[in-house]
Amino acid sequence: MELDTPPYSDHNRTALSKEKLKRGFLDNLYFIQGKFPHIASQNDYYLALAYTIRDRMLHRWISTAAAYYDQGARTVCYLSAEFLMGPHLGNNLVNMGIYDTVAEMVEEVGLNLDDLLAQEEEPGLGNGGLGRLAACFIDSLATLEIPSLGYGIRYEFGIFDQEIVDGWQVEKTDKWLRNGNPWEIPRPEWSQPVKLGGHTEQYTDEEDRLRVRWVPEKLVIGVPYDTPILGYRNSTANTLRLWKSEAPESFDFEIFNRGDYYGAVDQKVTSENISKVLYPNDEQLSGKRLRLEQQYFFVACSLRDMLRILTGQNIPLSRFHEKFAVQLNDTHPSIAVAELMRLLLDEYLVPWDDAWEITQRTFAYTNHTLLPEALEQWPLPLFARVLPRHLEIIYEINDRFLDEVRMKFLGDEARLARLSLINEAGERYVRMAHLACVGSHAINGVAELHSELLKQDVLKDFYELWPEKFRNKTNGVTPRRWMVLSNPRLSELVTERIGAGWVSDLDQLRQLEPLADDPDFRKSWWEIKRANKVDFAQFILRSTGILVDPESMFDCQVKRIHEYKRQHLNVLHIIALYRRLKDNPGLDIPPRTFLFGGKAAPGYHTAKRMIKLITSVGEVINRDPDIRDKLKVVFVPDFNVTNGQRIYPAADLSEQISTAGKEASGTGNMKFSMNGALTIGTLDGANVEIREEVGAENFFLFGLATEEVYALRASGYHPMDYYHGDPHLKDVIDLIRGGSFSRGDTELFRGLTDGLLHHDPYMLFADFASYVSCQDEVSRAYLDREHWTRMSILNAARSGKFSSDRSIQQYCEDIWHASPVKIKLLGHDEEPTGFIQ
Ligand code: 26Q
Repeated sequence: MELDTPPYSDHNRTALSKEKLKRGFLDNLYFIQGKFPHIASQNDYYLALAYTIRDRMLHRWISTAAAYYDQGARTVCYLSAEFLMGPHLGNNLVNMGIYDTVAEMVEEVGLNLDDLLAQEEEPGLGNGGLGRLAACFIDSLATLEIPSLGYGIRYEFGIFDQEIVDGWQVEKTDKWLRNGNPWEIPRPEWSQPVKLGGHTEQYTDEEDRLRVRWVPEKLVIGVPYDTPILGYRNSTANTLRLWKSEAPESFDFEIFNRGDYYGAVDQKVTSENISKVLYPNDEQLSGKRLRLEQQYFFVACSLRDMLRILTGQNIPLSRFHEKFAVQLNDTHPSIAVAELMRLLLDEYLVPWDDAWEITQRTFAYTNHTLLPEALEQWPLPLFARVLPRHLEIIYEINDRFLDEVRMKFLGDEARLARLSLINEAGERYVRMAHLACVGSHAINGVAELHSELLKQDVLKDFYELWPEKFRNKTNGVTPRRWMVLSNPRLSELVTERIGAGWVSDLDQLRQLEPLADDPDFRKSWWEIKRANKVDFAQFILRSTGILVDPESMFDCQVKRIHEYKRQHLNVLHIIALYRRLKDNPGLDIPPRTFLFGGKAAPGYHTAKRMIKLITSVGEVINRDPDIRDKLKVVFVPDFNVTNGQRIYPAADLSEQISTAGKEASGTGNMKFSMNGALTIGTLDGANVEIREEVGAENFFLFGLATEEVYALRASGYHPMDYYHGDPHLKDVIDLIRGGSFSRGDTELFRGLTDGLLHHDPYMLFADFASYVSCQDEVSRAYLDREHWTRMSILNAARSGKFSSDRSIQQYCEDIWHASPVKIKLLGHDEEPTGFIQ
């Protein structure tokens, strides 16, 4: 039978006209949700709309897969344990160029697009910066038309939802899959088996070769779930492939026959545990067996998937590294180095030297941390229990590697110990960063300063060995989500003045520079910021019950809660200002609203107490009649992508105040700046480059530089001297210690204040005076509205460098050697050929 398909271009499920979208929407409500308008909930409408958009995406997805298959295109594989995607619907509407059409269509059927967008539960499959970077990167890869796959884990529970109860953080499980996920398609036919535990055996095969067999303790199955990732206004739809762990079909066979029903179910539960939950620690190690199993699980599935694709395209194994460029997002996937070696050696019988060359040419490693305590290491006994064969391979890699080192640095035993893949000082550990460095051809930091510090400090020995491997790739963020979608007012104004080209070529924002001198433009700019603040103030009222004044300066610090990020330095300034206002009620300063947001790792007690400090100070200040609403302190609960989209557009001031030399890059700093917030910051991470771009006169700099931090530490840092030497600082600390913010309880914050007085590892006291005087400068600047607005415009105008499109372009040129493949949408007489990637 001939199937008479109408051309895709005016098909109900692929066309982009308002009428066809409406048709598809009502069809999907009926045929997928099984509802009709009278009984449909907002969530039914959201899902019907999501499926309507997904239909259009599938058209692009199939065309893209077919083109990549036909061309055997070189493919970038981004391996990341985290992808902090944020809601898909709005982003897909933007990238497909149908946001306004859909808003109108939805209006015509009596609904509101914002209400439907609000229904989507965000996939919070990441902790913070590193996971969100992965999401920005796959957006840019699709926008730049680079064949690519994101590989990760489909956690059933993402990062916990944060509630604030009595000023403390309370964690709630994130049940993001509760109402189903319309954006993913399971591909059980491409499932992969993964071995875990057990032991190894040597044997001689039929052809008399000596081989190693891994006899695992258990087997789990990885099932891929694919989500299409659209490029901005092109026809590319790449894939995010996340693995869910399941029990093998035969899981219960033997045990079941023995009549052990509970034992069988137990095994099933254990298998499914692997992708159950995201570990909510960032920069803090957990050392848990399950975490190692997660890492190996998704890496093993992903590499086997690449082999499947390679075979499907008839490409010989020896060209693996030509087909794939595999990026390791931190050390979390670095077991891939040993796993690819194992596959090549044990399963494909490739000789060691050839296998090693393929491996090294395949991988590249991005480091995201400067905190030595955050470098991943696995206790050797644990590693041996989970991955016995990999440990043998790592020993062999290490022996050969150390031979190379010995040759280059004759007699330098100390260096060998420092470089070894095994940490043998005391308890033995496998050093994952070393495995990543040895197994990769390129190693990069995520901001210029960070990349320099890696060479001088964290990875110094590797730099001395292989200087040619080291690169810098300064982070970036996608302007599609972080401007177009989240700040439509500003985006419209910009497009009105300079055209729409900036969205995929952010340097074009430079054309705004002359407009900073135009009073009318400044007025529009100010009014947009003001409107965004009104929206956000309403959100604050709803979520916290606190009323804030949109006329006040919105001073924002949103990021994970960490001592090195120094949210408590911000608090010390707030208390200092509060004291000054109490002493001098006539003080001429602009009213300020201090906004905080961020999650603390559940086991990080100091971070949790920092949250309590913020909320406690807020409680006192917010209801003090003497302050007459000049200061407000708000902790916005549950900082995530969705809330970020509300905050960045409403911010006047961006707090980037980490101790110099501690923040690898930061990416929130970029989101603020492109939305016209001014930065108060240290010379840390990408702040350095933001200041370079926007100009020192448009940036509020304070604090010690990295070298000064090192020098001060080396000369002996005594925080107590600062306490005794600075009456303002002493006053602030004494207020906290004396119980002014804890209803007289002098114990509540004792750990925090004692920690600062006696240790202060992040040197808050050393930077306090400089920070406070810089904040005074901020206050003065804000009083001059015209000048402030000028600086704000120039910040946005000069933020082009911080588009993730620029970062990805540089990765493509310098590390991946990948180039664009243009996608032509298939018409109905052009069926996709062959196998789909
Ligand atoms: C490791 C082992 C066990 C459990 C969890 C982890 C883990 C998970 C997440 C360790 C670290 C992370 C996340 C780190 C992170 O987000 N780093 C940030 O990366 C950003 C993107 O490059 C930078 O901008 C930030 O400066 C950096 O802190």
